[in-house]
Amino acid sequence: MTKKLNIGLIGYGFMGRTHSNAYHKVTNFFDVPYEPVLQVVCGLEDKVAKAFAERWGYKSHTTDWHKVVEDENIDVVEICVPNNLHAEIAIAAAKAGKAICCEKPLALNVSQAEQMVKAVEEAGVPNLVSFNYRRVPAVTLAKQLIDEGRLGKIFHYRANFLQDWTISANVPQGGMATWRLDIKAAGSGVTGDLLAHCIDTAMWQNGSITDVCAMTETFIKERMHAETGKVEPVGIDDACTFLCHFDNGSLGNFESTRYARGHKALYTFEINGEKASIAWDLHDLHRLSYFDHSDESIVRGWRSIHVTDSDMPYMDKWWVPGLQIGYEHTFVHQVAEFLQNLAEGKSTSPDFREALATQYVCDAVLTSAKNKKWETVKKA
Ligand code: SOE
Repeated sequence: MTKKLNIGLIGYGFMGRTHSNAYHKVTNFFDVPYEPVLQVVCGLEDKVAKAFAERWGYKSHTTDWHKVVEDENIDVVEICVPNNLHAEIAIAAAKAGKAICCEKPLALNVSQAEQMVKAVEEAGVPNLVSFNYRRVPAVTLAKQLIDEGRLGKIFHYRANFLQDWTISANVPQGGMATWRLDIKAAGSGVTGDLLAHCIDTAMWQNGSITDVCAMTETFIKERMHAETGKVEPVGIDDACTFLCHFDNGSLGNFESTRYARGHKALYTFEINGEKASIAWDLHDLHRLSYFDHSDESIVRGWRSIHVTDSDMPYMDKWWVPGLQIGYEHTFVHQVAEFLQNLAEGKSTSPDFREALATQYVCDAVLTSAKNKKWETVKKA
């Protein structure tokens, strides 16, 4: 009999759904050492929490997150709430001895992130931060090709994360759907929300970032706040571009904006090495573009690898070669590894400390943009 593992979810928004869905699917596709039991979901409004519990199969619901964290029956706390609530919940959950899966970015700011790392490390509780794009099979394959040395020395790492959903001045800030535009809830704009994904993937594939030079812009200076109903100054960065050096000597070039008309979630990266290059695009996520300079010149060119064969990362767990998987599956992969590591009392990468390294880069980016100077990145 597989041991039962009781899950408490805090936050019933978009991320609450991705995590719940992953718990439902994981045992069907992966051999995991636990049977997850969706015990309780917590959210602001009782009616919504109840409906969420019914739809997703949670046994109960509550509007008080303390009840989830303090419940002796709960083994894992899933934190899927706005960034300003991560620290308080995670620190309490660590003290209560719970394993924790926290949505990205780790915290509102560096100081909270450092306290969270201290709390999980002192308590010795397994932890994970949900930077899900690492677990797109094509992205994992890119990491594998780099680790095998196929690119040789890396010269350039380029990444973009482009969206267009905040161009209208009528989009409010704050509240359930638009808290990402409220500096008090989000901590930053595209830097923490979107570039954090690119930075996490980049450092995983290409090593740490040493220093950055950034510019940010807030195109719409005032928006109505959904909670107060008043027009208030906008504190987040709408767009951010930065240059950086990696520890391995390569150069980085990152851009993110919510003002790229026509792009919904265009996360792309390209890595250029001495022997080969790799490119990937979230809108075509099951393909990896690969250029190998050692190919005979008359057939040399960019290949488009369809990452669906069973010898490719994660794909032996799904369908048959040629048939694709998508966004939701990255969370299933994440939870599968989280459960496998949990059985050995281990954290899953990226853990809180690795996510702190990403937070340090984000912090250096925002400081650089403010001071108009190169900024050294603190080491986690
Ligand atoms: C913002 O629109 C957002 O939902 C991010 O918060 C997610 O992390 C990203 O994966 C997609 O875009």
